[in-house]
Amino acid sequence: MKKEIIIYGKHPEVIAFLQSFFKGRTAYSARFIQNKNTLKKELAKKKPDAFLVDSPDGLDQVKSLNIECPMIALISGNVTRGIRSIVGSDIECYLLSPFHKDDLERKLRVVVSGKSWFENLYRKRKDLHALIELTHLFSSTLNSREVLYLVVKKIADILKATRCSIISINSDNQRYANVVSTFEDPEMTNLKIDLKKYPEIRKVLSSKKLTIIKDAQKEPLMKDVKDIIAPIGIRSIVVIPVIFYDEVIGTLLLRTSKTKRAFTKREIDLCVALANASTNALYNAMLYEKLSREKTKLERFAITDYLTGIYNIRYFYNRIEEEFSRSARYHLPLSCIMFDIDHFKEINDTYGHRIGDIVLREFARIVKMHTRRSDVFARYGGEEFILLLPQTPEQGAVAEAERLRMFVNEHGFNVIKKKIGITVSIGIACCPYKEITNYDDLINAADNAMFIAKNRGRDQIAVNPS
Ligand code: GH3
Ligand code: MG
Ligand code: MG
Repeated sequence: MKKEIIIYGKHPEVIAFLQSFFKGRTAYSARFIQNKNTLKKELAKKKPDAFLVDSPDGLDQVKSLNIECPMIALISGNVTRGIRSIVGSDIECYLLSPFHKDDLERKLRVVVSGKSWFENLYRKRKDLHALIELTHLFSSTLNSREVLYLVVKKIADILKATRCSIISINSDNQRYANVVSTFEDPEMTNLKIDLKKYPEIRKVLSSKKLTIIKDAQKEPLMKDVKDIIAPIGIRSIVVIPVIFYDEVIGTLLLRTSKTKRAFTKREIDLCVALANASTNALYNAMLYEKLSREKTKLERFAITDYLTGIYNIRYFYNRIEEEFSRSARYHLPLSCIMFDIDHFKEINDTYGHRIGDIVLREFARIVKMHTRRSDVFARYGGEEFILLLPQTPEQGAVAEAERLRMFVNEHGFNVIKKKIGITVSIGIACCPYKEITNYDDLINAADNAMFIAKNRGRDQIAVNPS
């Protein structure tokens, strides 16, 4: 096979010498290039066996390019500048004018035979760069999700892996895991996966060691899921454990498609290094996730009534304060409905407190089910409930209250076997109204209306002022 040589430069002495050198030498195929863009395109297509360049002019122009193949510089013209240019670009092999063909012949032989060694070195340098770049990122950003995405992106980029994901393992539940970051979809976070379908991950969890599968279709470990992964075209799989204090907290899952080759040792070594470097980021991301879940739970607890699951009075006060000032500022109607279950004491006395609790829960569920999302329904205390209807005038509130009263009336409360019908007395107050100047006035007015309904015989609605 002919050795491919690219020559870049315009210096007449260098070009003339090289043209004469390569003439009739069948072992080489030489291409002369004078345009930098053409050179870039050629180098992107294929790395030559050697790259010859004139110095200082040609070499100065290509310094910014990543040539990644053995280079020989030919110095002609301004020798001092030519040497300085070589020193600045780390080229070890060069010829000084006047040139000698046997000198070039020998140097070419040396660099071409060392090409694979060169390539290896360049690859190692590239890997090192990736590691340094990521380590730098780990220390410069606090956003663990961002870091993890950069890891999968970098790996997929270097390895040309079709699929690359970081999976977090839940120590309490090893049946499911979460994909925290995936190269295929930057937006995706925390996709739950069933580990039944991932025997390769299960193996890594139990062995705490790296698992390499050269051909998923032939691998006995994969026999149960062979048919699931066949249509996706997965061929080679590498699973690397991410270990934190002797515990597998996650895995790096790399997969290539059928058409691609299997992963090489160098690629796997690099990924192991990257997985190790990502440990802290993954741990932090998992911690963050856990804390946000706890926070959401706590926030929900803080505004929820423990018995009925609807809003508690604290939340109601916050909302009525907001809605009242909005209503006052924009002259929007606002209605408040107070509910009190009739003769609830009898239910407790007849069936016991526990059944009484179930009735309260059921009552809250029915009313909640029939209210709008924008309404605020809360437990006011004991067997009293309160509903706030933003942007609703008296007429609408009365219709709504009547509907709700009927739903309660018609509902068969199973626990009390319909021996006693459950009814509710309802009081309504609305603003704007001249005597209601703050939200406390609005609540009190609704409460007074509810007492009027009680006094009129219960199971009915009263409006304040009537
Ligand atoms: P009225 O028609 O006049 O409203 O009669 P009532 O029996 O509903 O009213 P009263 O205020 O006399 O009794 C309210 C009862 O509600 C007394 C109390 O024990 C009961 N209660 C309050 N909170 C709870 C609770 O959380 N669970 C249960 N099971 N009962 C409760
Ligand atoms: Mg009461
Ligand atoms: Mg009552």
